[in-house]
Amino acid sequence: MGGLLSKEPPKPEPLLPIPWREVEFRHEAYMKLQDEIKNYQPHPKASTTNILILGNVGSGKSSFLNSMFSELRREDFNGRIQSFQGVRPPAQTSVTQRFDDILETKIKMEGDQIHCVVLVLSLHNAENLDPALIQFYEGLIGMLTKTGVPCKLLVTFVDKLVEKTEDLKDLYKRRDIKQKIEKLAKEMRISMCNVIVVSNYFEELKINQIKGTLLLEAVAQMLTAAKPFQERM
Ligand SMILES: Nc1nc2c(ncn2[C@@H]2O[C@H](COP(=O)(O)OP(=O)(O)O)[C@@H](O)[C@H]2O)c(=O)[nH]1
Ligand SMILES: [Mg+2]
Repeated sequence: MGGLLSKEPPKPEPLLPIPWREVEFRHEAYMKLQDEIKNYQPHPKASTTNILILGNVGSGKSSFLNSMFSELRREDFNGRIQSFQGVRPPAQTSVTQRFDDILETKIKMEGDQIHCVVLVLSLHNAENLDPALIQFYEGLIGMLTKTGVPCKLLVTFVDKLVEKTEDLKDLYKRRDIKQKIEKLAKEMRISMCNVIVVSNYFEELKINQIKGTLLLEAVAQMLTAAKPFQERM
């Protein structure tokens, strides 16, 4: 009982000796990502790159798009990024039904080939995720894998698991974070190499290079995944 009352400082989370994803946080690396995205061109077989962003309400889809737009230097991207049209699922339907509707509506609306599907999942309260959602993701990932459409799992809210923004630099070395994500990835049958982790801007007034690097890295990964698929079309 005494343990509950004694005020021990929180133990620092154990770090892996080697990160499971190499992300370079220096300014040059950040600028390199900016240039890579700025100079990105779809494969000549495709006129645009269409990325479908899917996720349950509150997973951080809008925040990710807003964060991404804040990060990309406006002058470089004027007119190059077409805004996304949000699709609102009808209320009073099951998770699976709602997602089926989103997919169908999107495909009917645009009539365009999707070159990469991004599933957005919050790591906050990840233990209490609706099993129906996980099951739906697993089915969708299986279907995409069969048809060869690249699929990424975008994990948001990782800031909830670190004390300060600076600690995000060690995100890919945190054993506890890796374990949480591995469990989800296993349930959804998606490979860890297709997982991208970000912390969206939600209260800050200015962009910062650590979050920015993770956000740009995410965009670069999506674009990189799309291109070989465009080539095979
Ligand atoms: N701490 C934190 N909050 C986030 C993050 N992403 C989104 N949020 C917050 O979560 C709420 C829902 O996010 P939103 O982007 O609207 O989710 P959507 O329904 O998927 O579009 C908003 O209040 C955001 O500020 C994140 O990475 N970290
Ligand atoms: Mg939204």
